[in-house]
Amino acid sequence: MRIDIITVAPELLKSPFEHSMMKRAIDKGLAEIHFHNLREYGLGNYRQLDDTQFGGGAGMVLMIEPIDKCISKLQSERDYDEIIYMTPDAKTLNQVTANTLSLKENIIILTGHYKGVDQRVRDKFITKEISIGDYVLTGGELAAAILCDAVIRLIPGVLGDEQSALTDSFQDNLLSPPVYTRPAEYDGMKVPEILLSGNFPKIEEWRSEKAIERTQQIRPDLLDEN
Ligand code: 6GU
Repeated sequence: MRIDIITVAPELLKSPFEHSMMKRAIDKGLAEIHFHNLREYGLGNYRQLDDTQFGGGAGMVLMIEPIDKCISKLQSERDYDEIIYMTPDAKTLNQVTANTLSLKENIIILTGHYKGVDQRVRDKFITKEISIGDYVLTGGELAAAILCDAVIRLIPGVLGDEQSALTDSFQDNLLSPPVYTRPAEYDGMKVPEILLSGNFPKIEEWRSEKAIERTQQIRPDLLDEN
């Protein structure tokens, strides 16, 4: 999978890709990440990227022309399956979206800044808009890193233990059950007996009960989504 990230702050985004699972995916050749500094497509001597809003109002808006130049250059080199815009005024990211995106060949991620981008960028180029939650970040860079992490770990071959992505929280719209490791008793707190029993069908039943219980308590909204 190839991901092209268009940003005004590439430095803010690079380090998550140099560690852990994302580094492993890149080293294995399963993911390829390319950063594009929007500034290089800016207008005039000052490489201008943004301007004030028509109609008035606080905050600068990213102009269409630099973004058009950058996206058009990429599109002249290869076909893209999705052109994603990271913005708080969009549907929130969930596991279904991450699963779907992990099967794509080439995607572009455009990260917003300031007051966002000229609406005509969204109308002309963007095929999918994603928010990572109901709060506002300074820019879309950290959100893009989070999206990439959620997607890249699902690319077949990235996770060592192929099972583990399937038992993640949210994979079946449920939170994960509690987990324990040694010691079996700590400061009077005991690990639930069932987990020490070796009775694996019973253990699975217990885990599934606990997953439902935890979901009912903490995220009952997830149960309504089925
Ligand atoms: Cl994708 N961008 C920004 N700037 N803020 C956010 C977000 C994205 N998702 C949640 N808040």
